[in-house]
Amino acid sequence: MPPILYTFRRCPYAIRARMAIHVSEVSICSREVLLRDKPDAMLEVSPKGTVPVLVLKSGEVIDESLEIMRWALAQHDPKGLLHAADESLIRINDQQFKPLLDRYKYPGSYPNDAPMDAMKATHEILADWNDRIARGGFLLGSRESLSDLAIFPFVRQFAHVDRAAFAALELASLRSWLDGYLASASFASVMDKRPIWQPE
Ligand SMILES: N[C@@H](CCC(=O)N[C@@H](CS)C(=O)NCC(=O)O)C(=O)O
Repeated sequence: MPPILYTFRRCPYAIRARMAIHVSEVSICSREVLLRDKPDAMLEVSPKGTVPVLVLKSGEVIDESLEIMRWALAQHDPKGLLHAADESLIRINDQQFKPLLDRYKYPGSYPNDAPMDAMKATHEILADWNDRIARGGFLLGSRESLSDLAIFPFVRQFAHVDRAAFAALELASLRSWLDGYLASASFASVMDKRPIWQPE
């Protein structure tokens, strides 16, 4: 029985976990869930109720996307994505960029915010990432790393909030880096539409 992954197609955390699993070529059994109706089997092993959740054959549960990425790439890392130990940009993404992105994406949930303020604040982070990519091709230099794979799904989510606004930003290097991921066979494979998992 391969490890089981509870996942939700459009969730950026789940996308990054699926990308790492895909790159690692580790076989897993994927269970697509609805966030509004999470299966009991998932909540029993991970009561915090976020996706992705990976359940290993041993019964060990990994319910943080970054740990799932590290686990998969520790099994097999054909592109050498774990070569860079620096995870500071991933921390900026998860702790600063993602909360700002939520404010920009769901302005109704933050009635005291102006959505444009959140957009401006995200833009500063995106401009730094754009400059890094302009210099080396990837976030941490000239080699793709865990940081690229962990961050691009969140840039995708930002771009989708208002495509015209994203296209108008002076972020050409970031856009072509994102487009590279969106056009990749790995991305097409992890975004395959799957039916919602039904327990037997
Ligand atoms: N820190 C977690 C965050 C995962 C997360 O927040 N996932 C969202 C979906 S994108 C979720 O499951 N939210 C719970 C819900 O919407 O009920 C991780 O990296 O895995």
